[in-house]
Amino acid sequence: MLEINKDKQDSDTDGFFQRLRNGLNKTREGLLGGLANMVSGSEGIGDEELEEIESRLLMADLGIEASTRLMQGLTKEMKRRKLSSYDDVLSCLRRQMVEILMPVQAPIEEIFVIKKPFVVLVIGVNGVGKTTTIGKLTNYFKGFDDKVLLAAGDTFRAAAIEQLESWGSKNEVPVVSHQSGSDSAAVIYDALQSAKAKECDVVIADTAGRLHNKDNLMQELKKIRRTISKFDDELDLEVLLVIDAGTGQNAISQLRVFQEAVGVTGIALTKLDGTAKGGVIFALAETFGIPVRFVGVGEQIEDFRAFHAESFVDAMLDIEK
Ligand SMILES: Nc1nc2c(ncn2[C@@H]2O[C@H](COP(=O)(O)OP(=O)(O)O)[C@@H](O)[C@H]2O)c(=O)[nH]1
Ligand SMILES: [Mg+2]
Repeated sequence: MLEINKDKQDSDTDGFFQRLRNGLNKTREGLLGGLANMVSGSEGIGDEELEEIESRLLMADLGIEASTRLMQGLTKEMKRRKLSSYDDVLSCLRRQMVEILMPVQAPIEEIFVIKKPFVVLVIGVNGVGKTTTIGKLTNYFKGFDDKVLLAAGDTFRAAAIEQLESWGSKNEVPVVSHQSGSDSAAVIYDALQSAKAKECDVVIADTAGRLHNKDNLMQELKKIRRTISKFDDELDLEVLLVIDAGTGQNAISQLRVFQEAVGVTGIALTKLDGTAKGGVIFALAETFGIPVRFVGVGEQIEDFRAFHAESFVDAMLDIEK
């Protein structure tokens, strides 16, 4: 294997890199499984190997644009020098992949917040991991000593409110909630007031993923946005779209719909564990260029990290051992 980023492993004190690597096992298997044999058994890389690589990129849900870009990179490199080993192919892919993902690496803590509280509105379709991500994100902000308050904006079901309250008590932060069935925008308005009074640094607002229909959901989200601006139009707002990596190419249409309705400023990509479709991150980056703030690889609080392009690619390709 290649010897890239050795120091990253040394600093992987809590083992997240290893968890990310394990989480991406299926994606990697689809991309690279058996490829080493195929490549080393031939006279360097030829058309047949290239075709195989391309179909694997597509299978891993990288999408046509990102796959084409990677293939062009490989072909260009082949014109320059012979790619004769598996490691040659891997290092060429790695370089190109990092190039695609680097522009969407932009950690949330680097957002320059002018006026507190910083508001993170968490949106996405049902079951993608919004509430869980809020639990993890609360812990993340607490790591910066930020005072966090949660808003139970998913008023659609009582269980959703209880779930957020449980994450609130786990993280020892206050949760503002109303009864189920009440107006989501009103809960968030209350939460902002409360956060202002308590001088909180961050308000994270949960939202419903399913109302009676899609239009209904988008109307509600628009209303929430208006309410936040009405409360104070100078607040910095992160509209964080949570996407389940297992949705594959469907992620593209989800992002498009939410983007058109409310504007998306960041993405959290969850459930990278156990899916072979982890390559969708390249499709999202190539198509939209919206920052990927976080990646999630499990249900626990520690299965979550700020997105880092190089570590992600290394974990996916299993480079650095
Ligand atoms: N394997 C895995 N499960 C996750 C991840 N994030 C969330 N989940 C699970 O997905 C399910 C739905 O999560 P939830 O946060 O309730 O989704 P929401 O409907 O969008 O709020 C729960 O069982 C979570 O434990 C992840 O990164 N990996
Ligand atoms: Mg939820």
